[in-house]
Amino acid sequence: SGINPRWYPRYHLAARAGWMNDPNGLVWFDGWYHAFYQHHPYSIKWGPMHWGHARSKDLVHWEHLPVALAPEGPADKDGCFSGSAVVDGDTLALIYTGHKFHGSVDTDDNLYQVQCLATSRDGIHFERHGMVIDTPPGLHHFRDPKVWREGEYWYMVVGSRVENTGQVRLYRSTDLREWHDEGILAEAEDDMGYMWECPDFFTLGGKRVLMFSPQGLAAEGYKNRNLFQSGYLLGEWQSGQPFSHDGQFIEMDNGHDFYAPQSFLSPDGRRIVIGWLDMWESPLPEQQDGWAGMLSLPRELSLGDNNCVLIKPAAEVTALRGNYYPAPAHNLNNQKIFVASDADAVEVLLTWERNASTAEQYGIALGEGLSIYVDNQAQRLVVDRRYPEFSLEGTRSIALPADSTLSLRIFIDRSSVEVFVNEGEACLSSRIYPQPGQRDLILFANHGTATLKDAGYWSLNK
Ligand code: DQQ
Repeated sequence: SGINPRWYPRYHLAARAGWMNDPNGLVWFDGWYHAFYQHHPYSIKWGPMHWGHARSKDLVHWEHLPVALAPEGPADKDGCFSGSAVVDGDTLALIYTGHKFHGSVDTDDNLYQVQCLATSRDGIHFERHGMVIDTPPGLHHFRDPKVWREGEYWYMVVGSRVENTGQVRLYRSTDLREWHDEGILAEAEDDMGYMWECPDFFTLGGKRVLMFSPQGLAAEGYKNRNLFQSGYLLGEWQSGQPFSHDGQFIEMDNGHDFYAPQSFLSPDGRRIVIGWLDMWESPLPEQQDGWAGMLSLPRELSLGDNNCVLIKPAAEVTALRGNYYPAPAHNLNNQKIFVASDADAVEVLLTWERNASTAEQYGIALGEGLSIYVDNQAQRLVVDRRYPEFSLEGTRSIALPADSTLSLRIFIDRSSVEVFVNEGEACLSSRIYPQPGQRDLILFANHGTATLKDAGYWSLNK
C-alpha cells in the first residue's frame, strides 16, 4: 500500500490503513487463528466502529480479510463496538456491542448499547442477527461482551457503569440467543474505576481471573498509568455466586501502552492474551502516515508460585527468528557498546549478572529515544522513551525481581517495544517513534561496571 513504512510494523498486526483499537473476537476456528479489531477504515481517527479482520496460522504472520462487521443495522447504527467470538459446532459466532444514539445529540443520556450476534460458516462472511440482550433499565454504558463455554452453558460477561461505579454483569445461555441475567459478577470498590471496559473471565491453574480495563483509576506512585489501565483481579468463582477476590488490582503490563486486552484458548489449551498496543491518551504520530494503532504480540498466561500470573511471549513468536548475533562483549565498564544498526525487527536477549553489576544505570538503548535499564539506586527496571517532538516523554518501571540474574527478552518492531522479564514475572510495552537512521542498538553502563551472562539478538521476520 502507499503507507510510509517508517513506523509500520514488520511483525505485529495493524490495519492496512485507517484506525485500529481493541482486539476483538480472538478465536481458533477451522484451522485458523482469527483476530478482529475495532476499526475505522475511512480515517486515521476513531469513528463509527467496524470490525476489521485478519487470520493467521501461527499468530505472528497475518493475512488481512475484508471488514467483518460494519455499523449498518438498527441496533448498531453508530458502531459495532468490542466483543468476542466463540465456535458453536460448525459456526463462528461473533457477539458484540451495538452502539447508537437516540436523536441527534450524542450525550451519555442518549447513549444506547445492546449486545448483538452475527454468525458465519466460512469465517469470512457474517450474517447479522441483531440484538440478543437489551440494555438493563437505568444503564447507558453496557458493552464489550466476552462469551465462553463452561459445562452445559454459554456464559457472557459485559462491562457496565452505574453512576460512577464500574461493574461486570453476567449472563447465561444455552443457544447464544436467549440470555438469562445472572446479576452482578463484580463491581468497583474503593475507587476502582467508574467504568469497566472489556471484561474477560477465565480459569488459570485452578484460580479464576477477571481481566478488565477500568477507566478512572488514580495513578499512585509507580502504580497505574493515568485514566486508562488494564489489569486483573484473582480469585474464586462458582456459578450462581459473585466473584470472590482479594481486591488487589494488578496491571497486566507496566509499560506506556497496553489496553483492552482479550484472551482466548489455543487449540492445545493455552490461555493467550493480545492487547491494543496503545492507550487512549497516547498521541499516535503514525496518523501522519495514514494509519493508527497496532496489536501486541500474543502472550501466554500461566499461574506461578504464590498465585501470581506469569506473562510470556507465546511460543509461536520464536517462529519469527532469523539469524542470531551474539553481542560483541559481555563486560561493560562505564562505556557504550555498539550492537547493531537499523534494529527495526529484532528480539534481544539480555541476561545481566546483578551482583556483578555496580553501574548506576545499565541497559540497552535504541537511538536517542528509547532506553531500557536498571536503575541500581532505585532498584527498578525502567523503560524510558523520549520523543519530545511528539509529546512522548516519560518513564514507566517495575521493582526489580529478587533474583540474582535479570533476564530480558526485548521485542523491537518499527514503532513498538515489548520487554518480558524473568520467565514471565512482568512485561512492559510501549510505542516508540524513532526516525529512520535512529535505530542503533547500544549496550551501556554508566558510572561503574555491568556484566552480562548472555547477550545477543535475533533478526526477526526476514
Ligand atoms: N473501545 C470500544 C468499546 C470499548 C472501548 C469502542 C475500549 O467497546 O469499551 O471502540 O477501548
